[in-house]
Amino acid sequence: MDFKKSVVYQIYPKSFCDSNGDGFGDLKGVTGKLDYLKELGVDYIWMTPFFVSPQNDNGYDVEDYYSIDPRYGTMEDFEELSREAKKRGIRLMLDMVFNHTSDRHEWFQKALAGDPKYKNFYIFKKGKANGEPPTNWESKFGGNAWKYVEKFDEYYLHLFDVSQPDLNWDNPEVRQELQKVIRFWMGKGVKGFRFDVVNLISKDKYEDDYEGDGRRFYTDGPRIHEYLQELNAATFGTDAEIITVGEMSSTSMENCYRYASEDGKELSMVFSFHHLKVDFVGNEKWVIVPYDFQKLKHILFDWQTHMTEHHAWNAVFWCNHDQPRVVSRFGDEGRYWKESAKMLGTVIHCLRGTPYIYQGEELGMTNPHFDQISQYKDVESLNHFRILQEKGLPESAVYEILKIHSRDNSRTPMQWDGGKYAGFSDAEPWISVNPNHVRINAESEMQDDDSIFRYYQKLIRLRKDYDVVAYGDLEPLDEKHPSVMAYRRTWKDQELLVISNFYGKEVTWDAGRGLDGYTRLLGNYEDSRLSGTKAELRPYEAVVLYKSL
Ligand code: TEU
Repeated sequence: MDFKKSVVYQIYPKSFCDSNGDGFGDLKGVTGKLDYLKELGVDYIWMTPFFVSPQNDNGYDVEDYYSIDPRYGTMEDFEELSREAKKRGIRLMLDMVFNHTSDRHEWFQKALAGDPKYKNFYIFKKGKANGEPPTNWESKFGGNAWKYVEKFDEYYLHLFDVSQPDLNWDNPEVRQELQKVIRFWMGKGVKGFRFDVVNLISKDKYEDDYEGDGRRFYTDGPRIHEYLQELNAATFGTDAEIITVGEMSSTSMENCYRYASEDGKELSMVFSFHHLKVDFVGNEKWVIVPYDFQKLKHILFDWQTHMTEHHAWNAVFWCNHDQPRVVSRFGDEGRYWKESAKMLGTVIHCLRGTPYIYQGEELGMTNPHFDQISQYKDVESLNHFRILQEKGLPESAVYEILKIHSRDNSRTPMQWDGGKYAGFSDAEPWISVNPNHVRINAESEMQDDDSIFRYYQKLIRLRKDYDVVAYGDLEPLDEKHPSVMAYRRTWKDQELLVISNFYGKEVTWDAGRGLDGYTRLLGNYEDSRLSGTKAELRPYEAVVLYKSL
């Protein structure tokens, strides 16, 4: 399957569908919803980790890469899911968390028991003479990134939670063990892999960072390309049908040219996150600032044009299980909920790159606005609830920040119907259902021709029907316009214009070219108001125009 013509749907199994009434989503739940995904029209499903795990970070803390966590089901359930998906022309993409394991992983347990072979699977270092940890690096989830182990009088590195020790990729035995994991899942017919924070695996120097939180010493590190090429050659590179995506934390574009080069030596594509920091202050996300629209456009366009020039491929997306809901973030979840959700979908799906849809995005699911700490489950949110108060913020201000930035915003149960638990489960879910499921749910949207769901179907279809959507080059139009994002795509004799109003105010936009010769392929209003070179755009209006040259 050509990944440039494909669309990937991300499933967070814990929150997707619960088949056995324990309040916790599972693999059988996913199998039961394959017809829904087939109807939507997606080609791949990426599932976040369902391997055996203590679930401190919802499965990103893997205890055993070869077994399914009983909470999610059994290997038979996985095989059934894989067979049923295949019947529907849907392929599975698994999530490989290789930067770290759980501290409950057998390797780490042996390391802690003092076995030197396994100690060398992780990164243990002596502290400073003054009793401080080896470096001042910060964990991504808050606090210092080193944990003291008294028995050895040494610290181990954990860039994420203390229960997620980083693996030592400089040890060839570690790399070989991880290759085995990929080969095992390839043997099960898996045709896609997502690699979690994979650009952090090659650590550079272990030094204090006086300019930042330490990331410059391990991001896109010195041996990263070598390690990816080795993994590729030893595993998935032998099967041309397999597609891969690397999650690249704080990466640079120059490195992404190589990670996602079309020569296929490393990965098929990359997730980069710069466009999702436009409502941060620098790298600081625990703040409330309006998002910077100019910056958003600039970053997206920059990646689009430069990755094309360097023959590299993007994954394009707004949402995942770590990000707040996009309609709440860059749209208007109130008055223009439907218009803005469709507009944001249009922008992503008409870009050059493989689009990813995160479960519920196709319904326009919103942030839940939790205002009780008991409603928050994510380790990062719980840590920052404490850290921000220690820094002096009143509790009420901390809630306002969590309502905007918590990763739990995207983790509430999938809204299947208007019933008690949104059709997700018969029992009380592990995390609260968003009360707006009575209005926003799959059942009602599937009965409505004008719904966000029906619109996403059309967006997916566009990529299949028009080569220009999949392969075309991109040229930004009127880049500095204060409220419109517009671009032109061209491929052979096909041309596409994509025009979107990001605000709730009407605006007249001048395309600088006659719009008469174009056919309207799609829009989020019943018609489009075009005359001469001008497009009159209503609140959050998006329109896709096409011309065959
Ligand atoms: O996330 C990597 C990551 O760095 C972030 O997106 C993270 O959520 C953010 O820095 C917090 O502000 C990946 C996974 O997607 C995430 O769910 C895991 O928690 C993390 O790696 C560790 O495995």
